[in-house]
Amino acid sequence: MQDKIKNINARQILDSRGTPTISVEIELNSGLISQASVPSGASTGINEAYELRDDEKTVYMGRGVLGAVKNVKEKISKALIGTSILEQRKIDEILIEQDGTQNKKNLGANAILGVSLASARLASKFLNIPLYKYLGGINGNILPTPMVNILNGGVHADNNLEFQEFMITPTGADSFHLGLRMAVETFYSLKEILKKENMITSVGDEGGFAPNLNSTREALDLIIEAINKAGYSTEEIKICLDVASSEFYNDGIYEIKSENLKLNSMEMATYIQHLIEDYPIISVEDPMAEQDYEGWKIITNKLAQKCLLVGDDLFTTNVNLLAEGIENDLANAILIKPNQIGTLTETLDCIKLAKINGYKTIISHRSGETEDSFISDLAVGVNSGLIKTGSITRSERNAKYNRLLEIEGELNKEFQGCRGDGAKYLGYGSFNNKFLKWNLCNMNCNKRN
Ligand code: 2PG
Ligand code: MG
Repeated sequence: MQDKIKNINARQILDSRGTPTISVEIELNSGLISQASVPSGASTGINEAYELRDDEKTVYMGRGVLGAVKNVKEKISKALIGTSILEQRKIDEILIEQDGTQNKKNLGANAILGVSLASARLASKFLNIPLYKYLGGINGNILPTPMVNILNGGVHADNNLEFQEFMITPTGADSFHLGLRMAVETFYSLKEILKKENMITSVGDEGGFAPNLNSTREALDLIIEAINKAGYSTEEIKICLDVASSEFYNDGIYEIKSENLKLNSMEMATYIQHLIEDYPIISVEDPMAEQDYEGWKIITNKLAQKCLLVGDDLFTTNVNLLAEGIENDLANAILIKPNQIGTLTETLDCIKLAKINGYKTIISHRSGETEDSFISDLAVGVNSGLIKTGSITRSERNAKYNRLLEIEGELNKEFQGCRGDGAKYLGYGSFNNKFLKWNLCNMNCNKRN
């Protein structure tokens, strides 16, 4: 009886861009309460679940979510009151059924996800265990290697870079906290370099710098300079990219304006290939547009054994799209964003399918975030090994990093007096998958501690 849902409430709050989003609160008969809030993307994939907005132009530029809030308070709460909080799959199934559409257009994926995530958090509270343990049981003990945003472009910044995210990843650390420190030190050495060059040090939506640069290569050169200036080598810190190429793909052509380039799919794949050959790039997200299946085939053929090729817009955390991609040999990794699909169990199913098929999973934030750190617990619970959650100078991003530090501490504390650490950190090993094993095993694996 104590585990049954008594009440569900919701309110409109603001995300990190000042855009309304939804926060959901669930109460049990026992009086326990938990809450979750929902992020929002800017470079959204066409197949993402539907984010319900009010469309009242004079209110929050049409971006209000009072309709979604109402759906939670009225329809969803009626359907779920009395259900056990320990039955997450059933809760999500009820939500999906009640919505009744393919893309959750009826109730809104934002309304549904808020309830789904708050349920899991409340269940962990009810059982008196941390959320990552509720999600992963005794199995979840891998702290993710972070992909830390350092330079922003694309729709996340007002500069002229087409590529959306330039990230660094501390593959040569032997713990999460050291990896984070390496990333922070590199971030600040980049700031010094930018200042010295009289470039702007203001930041984009995810907290990475957003200077005007002439080319992708100029950005990459600056990052390498920053890694070295911080006292690290490119054996210890690698680079990850989110090209987000759907944003500059039109009629079969990728237009990289800053470099005066108009590339077809084959040329775009070659462009990426040259970058990978010339720089310590270990992962490339959305190098091809979501609708350019042929391009994805070409690049997977060319590069799947050289680096992670991550499908974000391509898969939108959708188990059916991922299955299709696996069938057709597209990509070798998937970005996991719970709000792209709308429920926790569908997210977990997608992660499971990816893992069974040797695809790497990267748990990810959205460019519009809140202080909710659910994805940190998710990353550890499912042993994803990788997380992408922005830069280290915005609190909505640091909420995730700080939660990971907390989890690391907890896992290590449990292990006190035993040999080794409770929290595992794989570094390079996190990038291993069935495609890359051979390649990465041959990398120089000096680990810092
Ligand atoms: C991405 C994300 C997160 P957005 O493209 O991977 O970095 O951006 O949330 O704007 O889709
Ligand atoms: Mg992306």
